[in-house]
Amino acid sequence: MNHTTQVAIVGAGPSGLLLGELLSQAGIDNIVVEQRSPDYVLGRIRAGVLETVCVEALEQAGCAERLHREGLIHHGVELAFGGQRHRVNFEELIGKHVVVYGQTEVTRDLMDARKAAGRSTFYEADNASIHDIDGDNPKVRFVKDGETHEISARFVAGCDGFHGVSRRTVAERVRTFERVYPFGWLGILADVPPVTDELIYANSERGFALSSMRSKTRVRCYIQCSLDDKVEDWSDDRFWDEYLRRLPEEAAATTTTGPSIEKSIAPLRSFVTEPMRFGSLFLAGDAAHIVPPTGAKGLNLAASDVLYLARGITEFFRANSSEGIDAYSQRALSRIWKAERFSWWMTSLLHRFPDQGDFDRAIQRAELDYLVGSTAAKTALAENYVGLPMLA
Ligand code: FAS
Ligand code: PHB
Repeated sequence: MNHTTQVAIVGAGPSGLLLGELLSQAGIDNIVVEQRSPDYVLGRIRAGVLETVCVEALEQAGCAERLHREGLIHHGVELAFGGQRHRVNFEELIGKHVVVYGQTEVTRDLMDARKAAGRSTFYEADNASIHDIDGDNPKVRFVKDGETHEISARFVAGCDGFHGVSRRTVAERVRTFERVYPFGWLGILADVPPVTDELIYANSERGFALSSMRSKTRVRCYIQCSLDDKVEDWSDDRFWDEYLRRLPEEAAATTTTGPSIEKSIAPLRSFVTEPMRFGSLFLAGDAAHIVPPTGAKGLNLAASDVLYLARGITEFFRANSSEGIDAYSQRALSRIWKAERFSWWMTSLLHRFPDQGDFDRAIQRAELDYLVGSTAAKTALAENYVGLPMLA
């Protein structure tokens, strides 16, 4: 079966769905192709902290109503080390905040909006492939229920994540930059109240821990774990025992534990693809870059990529200008690299590295002591954590 549209979007995660809504708001027709089912996509538990840029993108997409109703505004975060807790007050330092609202809910809101508008989305689409990207009429082919489909479009947006087909399509034409970290994050979701109103990032002798949340009744907690660990190695009791040993004493003593409703291990890596445009194919989100989650940037970078891309494609169709799409890669990468730096810095600052010697640990502690004692250093952390401004 053949289809024609203006933009074919591969991937129905936050990048693909947000792009679809922004383009539709601009009157630009698009079709989304997703290899998994909606429930599978919603079942992946990932990010939890939204920058202002991400919130504004969802507002522009007309999908921020529940976010504003249910999202938690956070005016700062806590850093814990040496048994002490130190608050970094974003509001006081830079007059900004972040919103805690799970990626699952962002994706659900985007899915619901797309479905309500009756926009064309193919879930459980197998073997997607991308063709003719160096011309003005690229194609996306896939198989659905045994039938082969072909989408003919003016542009293709590769929003299919780190393991998707779009970056593989241009594997010979990309330059990649990568750092793989010697540990992962073991995360659980549990329906118990958070120990504090804000997040606690803890650097303990035993390793990193993060106390986060999804609401006032649901927590998202992480501990740094070995790359050899398997989820089945970690009972709930073993997780909570280790997690509490990494928090400062009074936080541990007042933490409510409970059964996990989700448990998973995520590897940590820094990864960037350059460029992000190949003729009529554009990469966005995790298809182009990955950050260690320590800086809470992954989902937020996907949002800024998509804002740049949607603006460029809209200018192309509505103002007959290719300035935006020609500048997309350079603009997106400028913000991506700054977020990569921040995410690498937060990861280096807060984790125990297997090859760390006494000197390395002393330097890490000195950096933490300097950070919490310097308004300038805390301001720099705050600026990056709440999200740097987008280029005009
Ligand atoms: P996604 O990977 O979310 O979505 C890509 C979509 O494309 C998927 O639905 C996939 O099924 C589909 N797809 C793939 N190949 C395809 C093909 N060939 N054909 C059709 N469809 C295809 N970020 C944070 O900020 N904080 C966190 O704590 C955090 N934790 C994470 C944990 C894990 C395990 C992972 C993998 C990522 C985590 N991230 C976190 C980052 C994450 O939130 C991403 O930044 C975010 O999902 C990016 O969204 P997308 O670019 O849409 O990619
Ligand atoms: C989360 O709530 O999942 C979360 C929050 C902050 C991070 C990473 C993950 O840095």
